[in-house]
Amino acid sequence: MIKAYGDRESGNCYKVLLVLHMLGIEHRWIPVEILAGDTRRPEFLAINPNGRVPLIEIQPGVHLAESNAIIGYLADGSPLVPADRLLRAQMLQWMFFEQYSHEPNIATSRYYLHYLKDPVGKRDELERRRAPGLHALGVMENRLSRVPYFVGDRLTLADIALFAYTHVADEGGFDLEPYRAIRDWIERVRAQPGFVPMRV
Ligand SMILES: N[C@@H](CCC(=O)N[C@@H](CS)C(=O)NCC(=O)O)C(=O)O
Repeated sequence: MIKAYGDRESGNCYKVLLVLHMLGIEHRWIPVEILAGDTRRPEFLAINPNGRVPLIEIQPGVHLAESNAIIGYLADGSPLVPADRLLRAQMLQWMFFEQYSHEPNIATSRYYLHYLKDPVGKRDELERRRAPGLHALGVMENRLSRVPYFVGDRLTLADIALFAYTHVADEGGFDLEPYRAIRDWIERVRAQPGFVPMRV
């Protein structure tokens, strides 16, 4: 059975949880508390030297890190990954966008404001991430005002990757009120079979 190591407050970990539930994959969730320092303990570094969650154990001694690689592995051959070559590449395009243009700005701001609670000393960092974060939301709004999901008319891993931190963007100081198409898309993702909320 797949073992999934994650912190339930982390959007990157939530992507994995969503795919496990949406595809009905039997698994064991192993809670890891980032703020308690769990990811930096020697026993965790032994299975992921990068010291980060999410991480899955596929079989004893075989681990996989990086949220988008993990969900790619879990969903391979499922309806969450288009069979068509171009659609699959477009799905990856949005997943790389998530990791390069979205997560470093929106998730990092949320980390400072929501996790650390006390962002004093992080004001410059928050300021620096604001314009690129807003830009990423603008790119998403533009896409979603044309199509219901990032790769057309069906939910794919691109939606799951982008949903994870977008639906809690307000916790990073990014108000979604002006983004009508994003808000409608959030509701469409929430209505998917197998959907589970980030927090239980
Ligand atoms: N690119 C990685 C990012 C992983 C990451 O930054 N994980 C954070 C939580 S969201 C973490 O484990 N931080 C703990 C630490 O740095 O000790 C992914 O998508 O999985």
